[in-house]
Amino acid sequence: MSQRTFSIIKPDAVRNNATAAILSEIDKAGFSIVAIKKESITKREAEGFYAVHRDKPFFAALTDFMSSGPLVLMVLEKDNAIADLRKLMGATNPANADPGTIRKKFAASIQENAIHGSDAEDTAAFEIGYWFAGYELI
Ligand code: FUP
Repeated sequence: MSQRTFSIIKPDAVRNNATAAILSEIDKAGFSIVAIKKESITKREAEGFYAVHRDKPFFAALTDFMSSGPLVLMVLEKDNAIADLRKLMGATNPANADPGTIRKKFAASIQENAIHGSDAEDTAAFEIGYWFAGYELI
C-alpha cells in the first residue's frame, strides 16, 4: 500500500554537491516526491527534530552539524516507502553500509551520513508534520 516517509539530504551531501545524484537514486528506486524544500535550519530546530536523542553523547555535535549549512527536506511516497528508503540508505555508519546504498556511496562518517529516513510510521508522521504544513502536502 502507498505510504509516505520523511527524508533529509543532510548538510554534508549538499556541501559535496551530491544532492542531484541522491535525488536520482531516490527516483530510480521508484519514490515520488510529494514535497521538497532546501533550507538552513537553526540549532533549536535541529534539537526539536532529534529530541529522542537528547540524552545521547552525540546530541550536541549532531545538532551542530545539522544546522551547519543548507539541507534538503523531503516527503517521499511509494509502496512500503519507510522500509524501502531505509534499505536504500544503508546502515547508519557508512563503514557498515551495503554496497550500492546511498550512505556507502556518499557518506563519510556515522555523524555526517548524507541522508535521513524515518524509521517507523509514527516517527514518519511526527517528522512530516514537524517540517511541512498541510498545504504543502496536497
Ligand atoms: P538512523 O536512523 O540510521 O539515522 O540512525 P539513528 O536514529 O540511530 O541516529 C540518528 C543520527 O544520529 C544519525 F543519522 C547520525 C547520528 N549519530 C551519531 O552522530 N553518532 C552515533 O553514534 C549514532 C548516531
